[in-house]
Amino acid sequence: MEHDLHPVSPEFASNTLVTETQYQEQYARSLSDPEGFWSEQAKKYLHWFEDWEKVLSGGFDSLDVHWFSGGKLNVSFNCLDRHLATRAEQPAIIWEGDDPKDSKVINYRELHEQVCKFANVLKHYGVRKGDRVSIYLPMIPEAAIAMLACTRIGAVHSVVFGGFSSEALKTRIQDADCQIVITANEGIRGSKIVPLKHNVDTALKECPNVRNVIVVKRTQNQVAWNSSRDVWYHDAMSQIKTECAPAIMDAEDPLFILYTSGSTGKPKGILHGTAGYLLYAAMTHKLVFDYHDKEIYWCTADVGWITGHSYCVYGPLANGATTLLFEGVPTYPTASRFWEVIDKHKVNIFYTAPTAIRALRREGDDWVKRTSRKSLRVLGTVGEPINPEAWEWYYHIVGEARCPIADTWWQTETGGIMISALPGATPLKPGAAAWPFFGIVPMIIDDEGKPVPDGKMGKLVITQPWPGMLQTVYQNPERFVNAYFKEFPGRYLTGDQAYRDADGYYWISGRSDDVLKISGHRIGTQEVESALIRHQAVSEAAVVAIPDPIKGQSIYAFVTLKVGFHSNDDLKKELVQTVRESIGAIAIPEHIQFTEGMPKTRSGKIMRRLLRKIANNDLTDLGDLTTLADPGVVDEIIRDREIK
Ligand code: 7RM
Repeated sequence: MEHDLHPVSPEFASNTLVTETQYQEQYARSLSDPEGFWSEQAKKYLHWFEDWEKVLSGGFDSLDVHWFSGGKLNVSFNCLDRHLATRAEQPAIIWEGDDPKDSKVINYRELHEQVCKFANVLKHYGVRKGDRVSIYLPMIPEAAIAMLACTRIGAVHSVVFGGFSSEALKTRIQDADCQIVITANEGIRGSKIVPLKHNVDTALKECPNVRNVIVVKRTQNQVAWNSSRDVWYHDAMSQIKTECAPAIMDAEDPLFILYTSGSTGKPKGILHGTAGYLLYAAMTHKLVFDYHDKEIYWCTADVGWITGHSYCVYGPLANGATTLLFEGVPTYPTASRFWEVIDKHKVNIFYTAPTAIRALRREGDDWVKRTSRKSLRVLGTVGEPINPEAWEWYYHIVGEARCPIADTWWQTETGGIMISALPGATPLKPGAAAWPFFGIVPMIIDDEGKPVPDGKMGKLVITQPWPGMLQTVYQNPERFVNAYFKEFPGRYLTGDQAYRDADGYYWISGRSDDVLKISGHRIGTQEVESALIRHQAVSEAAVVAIPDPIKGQSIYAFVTLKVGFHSNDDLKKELVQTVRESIGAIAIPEHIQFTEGMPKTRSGKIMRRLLRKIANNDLTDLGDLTTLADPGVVDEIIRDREIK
């Protein structure tokens, strides 16, 4: 595939932190001497109470990877205390509310104080080192405060995206056995109310181990109250002391759990550790975004996702940056919102998802052009491949061809950015995630595990450990091994398909497993199928992805009904509601096709490959159907397909 290299315009021609040559040299060094390399970085980026004994031990063959063992540190100390001497009055968080009239600035001194106080609140409610705390909040400063307060006392947070349903929240609280939940009475997004506390109440009917719910008052509306369990955040904060010594944590102590979807079963609780994760988040934030002191940095992700953890909170705050947290949506009150916020707060670095770029591009250039955006210096994208049209629009219209774009490929499991241009140092190719970050060794292999030549698509694996990698799947070490290391022993399997071009650029095309990316949100087909099957009328469900011009992908569900049930529009609505209740609105199928039967092999496996083709109206070469138990169902499914 031939693409133009987009050289960066002269005024931004170099990343002042690394040049192209330095990248090549340092990358080579990071592979030839990983211990020396990471030891230097760990000293540069983090404050340690005690040095480590060994930078890296173990590897992917024995699967006993350890980073910085013996080292002692505290994440909140690294994100707050150590900055106080030089930047106490510098904004740490700029909060932009859903309503454009609502914003506030919290400097490092204030954030430190709030975090210490809330850490004391957590202690007061019995939270101890190692305990798990569930955080189900909107994008308000209290979300970052709650996360940092957990790290201050060594509690392990599990943030649950506010768009998830009470059912999804319940399973996450149960799996991590959280005893405290932090929420808000309500959230507000795009002027719509999100009933967070109500969802918590519903979830907790089946979570007997939760002692207390700490509730931030985000709106003036009343919510149901259980006075033996529920506590107002502002009440708890009003009479609590301000001093809270940071817990001395081991480098490998657990930091947080974040649930993410896989191709099978329930979402996995990805467990990240303390030192390796924080170092990797900080360093990638600094170098990938070319962050300079005093700059205003904005990542539009929600803290409910890994991007929000690493690039709204931990990476930027570890670097003493000013991070903008946005509560709202890109199109409220108008499609100019992002660009207005950039002008209002003089944002220099802007990081968002391709789905948002596509949605705003559709609204027309005028919404962008009526704003200045002259503060912008670097742009980033994450979450899914970016198509060339969206890339060009972002580059030319939003960035006026003067801001390099970092197309950052990474995953919940990787903790931080793995493959990305270093803006200004890497010549850009629209649609390519470009080069691996320091210490990252990607490889593209075929189904047998053999490396494929450049230009050929294959499975993307990572062959060497890196500091940001997940430690395990919480309470499920077997699943950790099975999901990531079983098929190709000794290599971390990403689940993505990609190829490498002759210039060493990686082009990620999407998942090679049953994981979907819908508006950048990661959802497993099996989760949606399980949700559909919960409805009493449903006998079987098979979910596949179809391309969507804005969302990237959307869900097409094939459903067979139990005897005695009949397909109609009301039933479709009920099925949509069932998915909304078990997962959340992000997982709702765009299309539901009722069928008399599923195309199954004689061993009873649904032939998803075939359903995917039919859903996509791609009827050329349906492949070998002779292994089907009942080839007759195929004609009916083709006849009734929704997209023709
Ligand atoms: C950060 C995040 C991970 C999956 C990953 C890919 C896809 C993410 C890109 C991308 C192409 C990108 N974590 N993905 N970034 N695909 N180009 N720049 O999204 O755990 O929620 O999802 O997202 O498929 O495996 S995630």
